Amino acid sequence: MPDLPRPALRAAALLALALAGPLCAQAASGKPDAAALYQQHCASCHGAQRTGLMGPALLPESLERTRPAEVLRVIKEGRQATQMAGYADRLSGTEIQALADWIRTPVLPAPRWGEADIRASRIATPLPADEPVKPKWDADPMNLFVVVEGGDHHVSLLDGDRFEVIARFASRYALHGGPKFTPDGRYVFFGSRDGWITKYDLWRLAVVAEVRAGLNMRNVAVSGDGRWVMAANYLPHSLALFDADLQLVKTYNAATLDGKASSRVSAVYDATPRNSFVVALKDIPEIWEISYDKRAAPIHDGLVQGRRLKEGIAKPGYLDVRRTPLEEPLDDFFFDQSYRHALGATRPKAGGNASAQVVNLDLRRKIADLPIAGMPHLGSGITFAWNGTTVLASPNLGGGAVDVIDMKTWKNVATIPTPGAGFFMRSHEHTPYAWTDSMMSKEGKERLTIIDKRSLKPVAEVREPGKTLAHIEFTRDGRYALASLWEMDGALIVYDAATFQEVKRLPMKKPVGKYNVWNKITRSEGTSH
Ligand code: DHE
Repeated sequence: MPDLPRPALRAAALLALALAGPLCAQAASGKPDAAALYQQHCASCHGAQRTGLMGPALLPESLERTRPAEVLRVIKEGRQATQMAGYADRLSGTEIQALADWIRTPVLPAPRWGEADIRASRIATPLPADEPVKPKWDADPMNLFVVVEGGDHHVSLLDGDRFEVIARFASRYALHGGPKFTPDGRYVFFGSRDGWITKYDLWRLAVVAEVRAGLNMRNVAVSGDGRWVMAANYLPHSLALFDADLQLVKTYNAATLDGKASSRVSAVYDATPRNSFVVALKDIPEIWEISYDKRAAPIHDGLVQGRRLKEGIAKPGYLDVRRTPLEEPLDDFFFDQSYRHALGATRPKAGGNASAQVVNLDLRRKIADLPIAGMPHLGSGITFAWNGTTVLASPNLGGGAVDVIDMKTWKNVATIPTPGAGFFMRSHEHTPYAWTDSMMSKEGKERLTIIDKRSLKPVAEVREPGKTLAHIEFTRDGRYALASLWEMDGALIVYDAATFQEVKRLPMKKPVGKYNVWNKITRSEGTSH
C-alpha cells in the first residue's frame, strides 16, 4: 500500500504546485477560489481529478456519508494516524469552508475509469517459491475471524478459539461490505468504497494483489468455485469481472438493452447453487444474472450490441447478462438458501414507504409482494426453520422491529419489537437465539436484543450504556457471539451464546464488521454470504 512519509508528501505537494505554475486562490469575486486551493493543497494526495491517489477520492459519491461538519474538522485538524495534515494554520476559515463545499460538487467532465485504467492500476506481489502447505500461524484456519476496523482503516485477524489477534494490517481506505473468501478459506478479497479490491493471503499474512475496479464501488463477490471476482460500481455505472489473480477479464456497462439508460450498480452477489452472479441495479428496473457455468442456457433477449437478433440466434449464456425485467428498480436483495428467490427492497419514495417483493430467478418474474415495515440493510437478515417452515427475519432501517416472513407463503408471521431501527441480525445453526442491533436509533443503539427463534419473542438483551453496539457474528460452532462496540476506542466483545455473559473484550478501533471463515464458506443460514 502506498505509504509516503509526510516530508515526501509535502515535497510532492510543492512539486505539484511548481508544475501547476502560480495559482491564484482568490477569485475575481473576492471569494476564495476553491478549485485553485484544491490544486495547491490537496491534488497531490487526492488526485487532480479528485479520484484519489494515496489519499481517498473526494467526489460527491465518496463524501455522501460524511457529515459536512466532519469534512470541515478533517480539513482543519487533519486525521490522526494518517498522512492527512491539518490546514488550520495555512488556510482561513472561509477558505476551508469553500474547499469543503467545492469537493461536494461533481467533477466536470465526469472522471472516467475504463478497462485500460483498471488494468494499469493492478499491483501484484510475486508468489514466493516456498508456498506454505498450511498457515504460518497456529490456530484453526476455519475458525478465523476477519475483523474490519473502520476507525483507523485496519483489519485484524482473530483466532476464534482463543480470541487472540493473530495479525493486524492497514487496509485500503473505507472498506465496505463483507470481505469474500475463496472456497478453501485461504484467500480473502476486500472491497473499498474508493474501488480498490485487495486479495489477501490469510496463510502467509500478505497482500497478493490489488486492483482498482472503479472510482466508487459498492461491493465485491467471489464465485463459488473461487475462479472469479466481480465488482459492482456506482461510478462508473459498471461491473468489472476479474480472475482470481485480479486480472481484468471484462467490464459490463450497467445499461438497458437499447443503451438509452444506465444505472448505478447497487450490489453483486454470488449465487453458488446457480453458478452465477446476481446483480442489483439502483436506477433501472432489471435484475441481472451472469452465469459462470459453461453449460448455461443461451440468452434470447432481443438485442445484442444494438443488433436485433434473428430468430434462433442468441448470446451464449456463459459470462453474459441475462435480464429479468421488473416493474421498478430493486436495489438490494436477500436470497433464500436455494438462491431460487431474490427478495428485493425498493427505496422509499418521497413521503412513502419502502416496499419489497419476491422475484423467482427461474421464472424470471416477480411472484409476491413482501410485507416489510422499512428498508432493510443489505445482508442484514437470516433464515431459519420455524414451525415446519423456513422463515426469513431481518431488522430494518425504518423502525424498531424485526419482520419475520414465511418463505412458503411470503406472509408475515411475526413482528418482533426492538428498541429501534437496526442494521444487522445474526444467528447460527447451533443456537436457538438470534441477536439483533438497534444501532440506528438513539434509544436502542446501546442494546443488542436476543430473540428466541422458537417463540419469536425477545428474551434478553446486552447493553453498553451510552455506546453503540452492533454487528454480531458467531464462532464456527455457534458457542460464542462476537459483537462490535462501535466506537473509535471500541472493542470486540465476546459473549457466551447460551448465557449471554461477556467472556472477553479486545480493544479495537471502531470494529465495523467481523466475518468467520467457516460460517461464510459454508454459507451458514445465520449470517450473510
Ligand atoms: Fe453497508 C454490507 C450497502 C451503509 C456496514 N452494505 C453492505 C452491502 C451493501 C451495502 C450493498 C452488501 C455487500 C456485501 O456484503 O457484499 N450500506 C449499504 C448502503 O446502501 C448503505 C445503507 C448506505 C451507503 O452509502 O452505502 C450502507 N453499511 C452502511 C453503514 O453505514 C455501515 C453500518 C457502516 C459502514 O462502514 O459503512 C455499513 N454494510 C456494512 C457492513 C456490511 C455491509 C458491516 C457487511 C455485513 C455482513 O455481515 O456481511
